[in-house]
Amino acid sequence: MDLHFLSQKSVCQSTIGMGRRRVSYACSGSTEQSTETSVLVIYTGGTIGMVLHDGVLSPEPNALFENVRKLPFMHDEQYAQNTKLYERYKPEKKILVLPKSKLDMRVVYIFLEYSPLLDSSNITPDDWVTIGKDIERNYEKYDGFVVLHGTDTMAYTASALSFMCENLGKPVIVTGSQLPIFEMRSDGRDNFVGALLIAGQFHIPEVCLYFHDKLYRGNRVTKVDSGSFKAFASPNLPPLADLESDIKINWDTVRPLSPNGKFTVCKEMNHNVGLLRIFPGITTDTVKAFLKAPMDGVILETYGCGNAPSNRKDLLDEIHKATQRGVIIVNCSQCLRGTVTISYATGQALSQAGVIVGFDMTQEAALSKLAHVLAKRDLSLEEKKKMMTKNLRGEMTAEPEGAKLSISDSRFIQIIAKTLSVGCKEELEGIRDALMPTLACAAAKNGDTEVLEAIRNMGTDLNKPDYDGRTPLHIAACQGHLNIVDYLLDKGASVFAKDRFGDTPLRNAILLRCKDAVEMLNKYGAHLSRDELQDTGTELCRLAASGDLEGLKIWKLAGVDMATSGYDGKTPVEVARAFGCKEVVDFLEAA
Ligand code: ASN
Repeated sequence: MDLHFLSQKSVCQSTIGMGRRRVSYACSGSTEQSTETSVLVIYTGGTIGMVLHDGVLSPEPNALFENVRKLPFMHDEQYAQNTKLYERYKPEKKILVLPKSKLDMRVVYIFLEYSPLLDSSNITPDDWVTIGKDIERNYEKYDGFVVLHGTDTMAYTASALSFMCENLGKPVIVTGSQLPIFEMRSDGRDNFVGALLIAGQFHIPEVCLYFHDKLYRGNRVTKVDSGSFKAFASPNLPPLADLESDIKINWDTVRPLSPNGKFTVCKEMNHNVGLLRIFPGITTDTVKAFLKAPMDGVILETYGCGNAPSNRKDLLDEIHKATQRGVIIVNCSQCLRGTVTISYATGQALSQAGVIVGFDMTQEAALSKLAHVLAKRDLSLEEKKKMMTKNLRGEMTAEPEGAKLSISDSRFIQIIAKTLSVGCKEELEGIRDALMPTLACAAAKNGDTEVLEAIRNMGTDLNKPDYDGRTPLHIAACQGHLNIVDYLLDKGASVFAKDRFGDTPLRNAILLRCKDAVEMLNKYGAHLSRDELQDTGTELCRLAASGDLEGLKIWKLAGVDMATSGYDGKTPVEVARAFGCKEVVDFLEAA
């Protein structure tokens, strides 16, 4: 544990639940407790931190941090002092902590400020890559990420990051504001605090955009208003969360983790892509000039549900020639809402010219997806085209989902409700929320997928912990019920959930030696948390001393460094040598 420096009199600590770390501290003569989580704030620029210089707004280095530090609702200096926060997070320099949230949590946030800070109109794909690299480099150290960004190209950056991040298991929340945070009336404070609360408190494994009390999927948004605080819209997907007096996450809309392994960031982008808007009377020369080499991919902004003039053979010929040369052209609508279908002859003409359908993607999502897909050197042209029509990160609407059972359809809940004489929706939901996490854990213990499925269909989030902070995934990982682990991961269970003791499902699977569960969790990008890794060296030395080769092997399988030293500075191999365990020495030397 990394809080051992805290004086026993004033502070003690243990770890807990989803909130990662329980900190106790002396406050007004009594002891209080909080759960800490950590968020990295990547500050790229934007109006949120701008200051007026000669009558125009431009970003001012360091000003945002200095301002936020003085706002009591954005930084609790007393808590920082009481819990020796700055010492704990050394060598980081710009550290702040939010006051205790309604969920009894403290979000500690660390500023990573870019230089120069940019107006987002100056952001390029190279900046997307820089942000991606910073997320990748810091991925294991933080529970979530906030990207502060200008609003003008925020939807492009959020879309691009969504495609660049492979196997993302933590929230990445992009936000900014319409007015500088220093002004008397500014949306910056609410947007920033909201983004921090989401990134620090919820397992939403997506790149999102948070603005004006709504959390959107990052690749579904577009800027629709240059002045209003309600600057963004997500025309084809409802918000992932509404932040009103309570934070309401719409878990049915949140995408589950994908089972493809460790988190990585794709850093290659093809720059030869563009947006071409069709308009009445567009000349062939314009189209021809736009489509000529080195152009590799174009989003064609068409009318209505994907239409372009079918009586313009000159124009269609140019488009056809380009697709024949291998330019990928994607049909996206100029309309905000709705999808591209081939229901008109005018749309069919484009298909015949080799244009592929972009369904209901925003132009921002389509363009950044194209830049991402076209950079994949190992794919053929056909494979790239196929990838463009595939739903990669929830950026387009797949087939309608099967009708879900609503809470009132559940006989089980209805019987309980009748017994307790309750009938209204809120009361039913209350019963469901109180009972279901425990029942889901019991189903996970019994290896019963059908019951889990029924519970999920009632609208229960399978990430909800029981009274001990344990989620169904913890239980299944301990039991070695691989089918349940697989089912839960497929349905979006978080590999980073922590129980009351601060343990993740991965640590449970290691300790109970469920090798297959460790492998499966690895596939979904699981890793031990900073706290869990603290005692690992000592545990490895203990196993080495007792000649427990199998035990050591499973830690190695989980990706733990076998050379991690124990509390006295000795490495496991030194301990094994001292105890004369040859087999273990051989294994550790080869590890
Ligand atoms: N021009 C600013 C930017 O995009 C607009 C804003 O952030 N509201 O950086």
